Amino acid sequence: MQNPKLKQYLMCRNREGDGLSYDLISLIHEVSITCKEIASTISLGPLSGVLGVAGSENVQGETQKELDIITNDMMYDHLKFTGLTAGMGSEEIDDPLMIPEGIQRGEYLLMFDPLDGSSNIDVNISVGTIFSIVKAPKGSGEDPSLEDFLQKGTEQVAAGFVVYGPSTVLVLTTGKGVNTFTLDHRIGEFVLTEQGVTVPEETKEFSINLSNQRFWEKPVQDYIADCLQGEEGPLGQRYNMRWVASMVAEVYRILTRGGIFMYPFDTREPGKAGKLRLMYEANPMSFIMEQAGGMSSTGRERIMEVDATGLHQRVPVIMGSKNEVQKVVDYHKKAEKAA
Ligand code: AHM
Ligand code: MG
Repeated sequence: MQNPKLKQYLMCRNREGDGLSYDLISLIHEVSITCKEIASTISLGPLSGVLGVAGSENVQGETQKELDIITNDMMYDHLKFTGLTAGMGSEEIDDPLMIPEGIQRGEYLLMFDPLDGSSNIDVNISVGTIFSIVKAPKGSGEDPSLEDFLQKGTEQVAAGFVVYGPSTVLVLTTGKGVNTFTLDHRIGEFVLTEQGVTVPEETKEFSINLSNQRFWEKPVQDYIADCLQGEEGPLGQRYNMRWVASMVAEVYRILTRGGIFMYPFDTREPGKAGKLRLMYEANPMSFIMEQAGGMSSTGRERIMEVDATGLHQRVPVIMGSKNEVQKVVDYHKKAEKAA
């Protein structure tokens, strides 16, 4: 039998008892349609005429790329007319996005980073879209408040990301394992290519932006110093290092062959808890990582249990192969004990 297409697969799984609502399946499908639109625009590269910076900053003070804004608008403009979400939250927009007057408010809240790793877009390296779906506490029919979005990661009903790389892949969890779908450009559909993705428990590969080393906290300093000592150090093995500067690409690699990804707290901007954002980056990636048998932590607590206090809240991220993440957590425990 041919590999099933995304919506077909979710509907089949539902008939077998997955318990997803038809609206949730439709919402995931509609998000995937926007991702196809994004994939198509990105694949044009300079021919699209929209590479480069937009000359504006987002709420986090980051320079926005033209494509950050275009992909944000693609997502919002498509989803706002589906009647499936009560509201949305985007990395690129300060406040929650409301559904226009006269359009049905759906049962779900959608949070997304429309173009993760966008600093890579001009140099033709993989970028992606990340999304997280939670239930709207007030149910359908009503506009949500900001507080309605601020749910812990454990409340997510679905999470996914798309990597726009040599092939376009969508990685999805609805809380029953992780599946990968590859965009078949010949038929314009995401098609199931891997079911039950699992992250190897052990790894010898780490990912961190080493240029920030002097700003890290002691446990991360110590762990990386020990990794760099290889088989002669206390970790007793030789490590390899990768840094793409696109979280979507790093997480996809880890789902494929194991590894540990870290964007820890650093003192460059002491008022900020890290670089990555909890609601639309760390939480959805953690949900996927845990569903694939990996682990995800701030170093001190499970990311999916971090209290949500803001739509653009930041958090330290350490995720990947279970045993390696546990080692970093143990470095944090050791440092705390010593203190
Ligand atoms: P973005 O959402 O603005 O693209 O920022 C998030 C990205 C991650 O994909 C990646 O892990 C990190 O920023 C790279 O940061 P750095 O430029 O410090 O290497
Ligand atoms: Mg991002």
